[in-house]
Amino acid sequence: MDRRRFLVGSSALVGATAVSPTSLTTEHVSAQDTHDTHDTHDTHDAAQRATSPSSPLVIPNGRLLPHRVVGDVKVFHLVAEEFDHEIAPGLTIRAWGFNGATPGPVIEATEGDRVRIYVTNRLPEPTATHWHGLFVPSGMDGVSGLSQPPIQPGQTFRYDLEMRRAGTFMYHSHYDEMTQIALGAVGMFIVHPRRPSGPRIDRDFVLMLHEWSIHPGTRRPDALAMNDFNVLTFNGKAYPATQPLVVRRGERVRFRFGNLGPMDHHPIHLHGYAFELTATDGGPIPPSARFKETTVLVPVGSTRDVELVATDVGDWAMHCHMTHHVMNQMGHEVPTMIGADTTRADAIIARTVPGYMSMGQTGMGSMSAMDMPLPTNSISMRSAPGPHGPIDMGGMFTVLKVREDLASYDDPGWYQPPPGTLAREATTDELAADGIEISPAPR
Ligand SMILES: [Cu+2]
Repeated sequence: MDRRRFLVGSSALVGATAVSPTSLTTEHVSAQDTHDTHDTHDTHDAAQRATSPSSPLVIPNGRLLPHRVVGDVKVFHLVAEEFDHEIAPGLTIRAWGFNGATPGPVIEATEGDRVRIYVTNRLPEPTATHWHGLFVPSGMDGVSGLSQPPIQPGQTFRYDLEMRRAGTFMYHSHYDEMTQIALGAVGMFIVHPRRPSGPRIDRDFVLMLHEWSIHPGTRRPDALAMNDFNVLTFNGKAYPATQPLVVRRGERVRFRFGNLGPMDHHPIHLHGYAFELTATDGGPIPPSARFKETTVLVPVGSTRDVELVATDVGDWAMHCHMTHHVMNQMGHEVPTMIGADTTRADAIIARTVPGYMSMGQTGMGSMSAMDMPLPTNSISMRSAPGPHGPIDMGGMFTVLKVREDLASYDDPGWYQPPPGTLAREATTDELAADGIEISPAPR
C-alpha cells in the first residue's frame, strides 16, 4: 500500500467516524494555501498539493481551501481578488477569483458541520458571495442588494452556514455577475455525507467547467462576450495543461462536474466507459432511477456527479463534445477554404507578401501541427505531442489514464497497447483476404 493509497484509506475512516475537530486543525491549516500562493506555477506535482491528507477529493490543477476549527465551527477565509492565471503555457490572463485561483479553492465540509466563511473583497468593485445549491438562511444567500448589502472593496463579510445536506455545490460572485463570473470568480463547494452509503469511492475528482473570451494577444478576458467563447477549461486549464486523471484498474471513480461558465452547457463525453449519473446539486438520484450514459450534459448553474468502475486499462479521452469547445482560441471570422483551389490567388498575393500560402483547403487538422508565429500571449490552434503524433485537441479536453499497476497517482505516461491492439494501416493481403476492394479515388 503506497502512501497516497494509505491516505485515501485513512480519510475514508475519518469520514465514517465522527470527526474530531482538533484532529483537523493542524492538517488543514497549512502553507498549502495562502492568498498569495498563486497557481501560476502549476506542475504535475499539483495533484499532490491539491488534496489535504484527510480529504478523499482529487482536484486536478487545483487545491482545497484550508480551514481552522474554532470551538465547533469550521472557519474558512476567501479573498476575492485579481491575479495572473496561466490557462496553458503561452497564455496567462488577468483574472478575478479567490485566494489567487480560478476556480477558487474547493471548500470541503461534512453534513451537519457548522461553517463560517469570511469573504474579504480585494476587487476594485463591490462583490457578494452566493453558496450555490446549499440550503442556507435567506440572509446568508449572498445576493447583493436582495439578501445583503454589497461587500465594498476592503471590507470583510461573515457568513454563518450549516451544512444541512451532502452534495456537490458551488460558490460564486452575485454582484456584477456578468463581469465577475466571466473573469473567474467561481468555485466548488463539496459536502460529504455524515454517514456515507453505497460503495466506497476510491478516486473522487472535482472538475469545474468554464469558458472565456480571450482575444489573441490580450490578457483580460472579455466580460462583454455573449457568444464567441474561445477558451474552454477544466479547473481553469485548457488542454494540454489539464492534468491527466489517474486511476488504478478496478477502482470506483466519481467525477463531480460543476458549470458556472457564463453562457454554455457542456456535454462531457468519456471514451471507453459508460457511467451513471448519481446526483445533481438538487440531490442524490435513487439507484432505481439511474441509467447508463457516455455523455453527461452539465448545464450552466448545475453540478452533475457520475460514477463508474475503472474496468478497462488505457488512455481514455474525456472532453466536451461541442467541437468548438476543444479548440484553443479558434477564430471564427474567416472564410472556409475547404475544397478551394488557391493556386492562382496564392501566386498573385505572394508577389506582395513573400511566402504567402493559403491554408485549410483540405481541412484544418494539419494546421495545428504547423509551428506558425502567434500573437504574444495566445495559444491559437496549437496541438500537443501525443504517443502517435500531434493531438489536435485543446480546451475542455483531458485524459483518464487507467492502469493495472500504479506506484503512485503521478502521471504514468502514455499507455502502451499490447501487441495486436493498436489500429494501423491494413496490408494488401489483409484487404484481399477479407474481400475489401478499394476503388480509385474519384477525380
Ligand atoms: Cu462545451
